[in-house]
Amino acid sequence: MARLAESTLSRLLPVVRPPLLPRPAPGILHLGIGAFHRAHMAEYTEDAEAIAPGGWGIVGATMRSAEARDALEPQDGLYSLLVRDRHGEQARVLGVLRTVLSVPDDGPAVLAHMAASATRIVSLTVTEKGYALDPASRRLCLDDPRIVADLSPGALPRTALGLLHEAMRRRRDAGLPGFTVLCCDNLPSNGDTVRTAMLAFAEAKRDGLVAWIQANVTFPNSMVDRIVPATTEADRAYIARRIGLDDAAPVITEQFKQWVVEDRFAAGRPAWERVGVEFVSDVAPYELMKLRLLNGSHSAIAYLGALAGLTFVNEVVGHAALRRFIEGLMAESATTVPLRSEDYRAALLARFDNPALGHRCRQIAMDGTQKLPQRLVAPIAARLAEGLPIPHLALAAAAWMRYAAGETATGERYTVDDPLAAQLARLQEAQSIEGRFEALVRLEPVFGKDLPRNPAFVEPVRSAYLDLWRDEAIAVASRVAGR
Ligand code: CS2
Repeated sequence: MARLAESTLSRLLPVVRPPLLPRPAPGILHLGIGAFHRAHMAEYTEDAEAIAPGGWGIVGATMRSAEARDALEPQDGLYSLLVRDRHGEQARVLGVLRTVLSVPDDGPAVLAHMAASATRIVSLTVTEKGYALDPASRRLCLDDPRIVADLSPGALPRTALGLLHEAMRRRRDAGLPGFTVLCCDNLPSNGDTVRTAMLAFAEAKRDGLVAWIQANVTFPNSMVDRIVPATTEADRAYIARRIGLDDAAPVITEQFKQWVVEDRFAAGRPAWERVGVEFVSDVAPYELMKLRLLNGSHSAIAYLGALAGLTFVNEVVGHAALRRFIEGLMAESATTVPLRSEDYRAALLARFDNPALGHRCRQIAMDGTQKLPQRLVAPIAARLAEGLPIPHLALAAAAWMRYAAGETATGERYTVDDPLAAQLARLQEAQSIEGRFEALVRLEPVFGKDLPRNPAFVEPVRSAYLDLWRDEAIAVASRVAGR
């Protein structure tokens, strides 16, 4: 079968919606060109360009492995997007992604694009850990080896902050205008958080860029949402048959997508408001609702599901007792969210129930230390501040702790994929289960300084954690969920 590329587009099967032609010239540079970006911002941008062309094609860069570049470059950046649920599926090919580079291999070219006058937005999906922040306080870790390396004089930067800094320095020196830094990662106040980290980096770099950034660069906050499982070999084989061409980088996703953004763009933006993007003056309420209800229950599903030996998210919410537990968890977190969420919560359960996605618990389980603070720890702190109990949230946090043991009840070992994996493994060396708990609950990057001293937090989490060592995860969750 021929490979998807500009030269083979005419062979796409007629049921597949073709890309926008002519393809837009680049105006956006995206760091972290993974499946999520390709199913979310890229699709919104392609659709906006079709209505109001503005030269907003995308140059993508991979941050670590060159896999996405090697898959997409031979395809001229073209890839297919398959939207799927229990009722059916639709396939299209997107053309908005013009070039894909890899930061480790093509660093100078990435920087050249970032510093080019045509680039007006630098967007990011580098994951929570990609910013080198302390997860609980969200302060930049100036002693993170990746940051130390990028701060050293004359270094070719490898981190998102290092690349942004060097690109902005070049723009300033060339007398070019600033750009918008658009963070699309699941961090609270993501734009403000990245701005604060960026300014701390620039301060440490000591080359006088702080004031220029403050005057020329904006960092709008945004809430991003679309469930995008990692693509598998079997998916690739299926999609080739579906579209009539081989595609090494297809993406499978759900129908639902949402993007709420603050309209603070330093140098223009695509006409995203024409294609369903919501522009608001303050993203905070939407973001709290999404991080605590969607992502918080996702993490709980991931850890409880993995402990229960279940593979996919829909299997977890398809289990009556676990579903009741997740409903209870959402109800608990909902009291800490400043919007009414009954319909939102019902819609989330329906989205999690999608049998056509194959979303793996283990994919969501990764990087727990980076995810827990905003998803589970923040609503815990908010409820305790109101004097409210936290039975479901405590079990969800304890499920992460139990999962971090890297070992099932029957002694089967698995990899805990986390930037703090080595530290988590050391904590498991404690003699007793009690001892492990004491070490885990004092993990400051996850739980901060105050909660570990608060018995209203420590005691329910302790008892849930001990229960998870004594009993099946499903039985423990059923007891908390009641009935
Ligand atoms: C998930 C998210 O893997 C995870 O941590 O919770 O990727 C989630 O699917 C997206 O945020 C949905 O918008």
